[in-house]
Amino acid sequence: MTDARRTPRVLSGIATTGTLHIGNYVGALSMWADEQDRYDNYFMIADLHALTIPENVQPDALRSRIREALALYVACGLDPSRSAIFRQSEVSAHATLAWILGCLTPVGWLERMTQYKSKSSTVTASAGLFTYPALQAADILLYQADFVPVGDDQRQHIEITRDIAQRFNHLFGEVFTLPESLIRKSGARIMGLDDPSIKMSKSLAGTRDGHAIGLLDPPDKIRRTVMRAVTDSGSKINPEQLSPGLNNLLVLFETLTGLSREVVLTKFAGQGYGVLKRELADVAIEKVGTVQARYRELREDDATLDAISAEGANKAKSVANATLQAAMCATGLR
Ligand code: AQP
Repeated sequence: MTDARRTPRVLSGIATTGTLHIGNYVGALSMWADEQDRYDNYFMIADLHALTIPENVQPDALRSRIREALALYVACGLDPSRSAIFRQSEVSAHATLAWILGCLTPVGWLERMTQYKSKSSTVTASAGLFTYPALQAADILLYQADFVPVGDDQRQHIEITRDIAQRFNHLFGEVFTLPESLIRKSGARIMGLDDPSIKMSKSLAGTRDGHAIGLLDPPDKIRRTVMRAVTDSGSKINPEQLSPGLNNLLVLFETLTGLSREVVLTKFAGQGYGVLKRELADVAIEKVGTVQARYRELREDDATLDAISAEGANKAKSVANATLQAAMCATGLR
């Protein structure tokens, strides 16, 4: 249970299902990095979650994506001295607690998950895809996280985590802290640049050119993607009438520069769409370029990456194993 005296704890992660994109950066990574001093931080590379659609798993690609994600976490500003950075699969308590929590999660709760509904309509659903909210609940509850900083698409997952925790606490006694989501006001749902009606996603970025700005994309690709971004049939920016595509570009500009909405709207009001796109491309290239410079250094230094991951896993294990023991004692397994 929460100890009122301790620094509030955060846990979050990103599934290694593809190369990270600017939506992951704005909605998750940048927020994690900016707030590190406020919290006791645990950030996992969610590699077990990458197995939920086995048709998409290529072992060599997965191995390399895990390393890529580790280096990108650090390159985006996570500081190993302030944050435990670790691979989910290295802490076996995640899988054990996921089983315990899965056993007390009603099937109806899982059937209501919108992510399951949308993904299972495109692939043959595995049991893992169906039960993965129990694994995500385990990820969060093992650390007694007070807050989970995520993008808007994860709201429902944090709610089911709270429901599962409450059900466990009710059945077996108070073991788990009920977490709350931390979702930024602007930028919590960056939309696809090729289709502003859908969320920018890793999986789509891998199959659709022009969908996302990848954190490892070269400058010319970033510029092409931004300049081709879908807007509407207008030509000049009218702050009173912003189409979803235009609004998405403004949100990206605002979050990447740190300027307020008001300032951004004043700056671009009456300007042609091309002006906004050119300036956004410049800003994105600069931001991503800084991340990539640090990323390249880290990828040449396997020893440092291994040390970061080992240290993070040790720290994570000590917290996770203590919570797992408490859950096992409460259920009678210990
Ligand atoms: N478009 C987005 N805007 C803001 N935040 C976002 N996040 C994801 N997309 C956006 C946040 O990033 C964290 C990791 O989410 P994820 O691993 O589910 O990544 P994804 O890009 O959402 O991946 P896919 O392809 O849609 O799904 P998978 O990987 O399951 O195939 C979260 O905090 C998320 O909110």
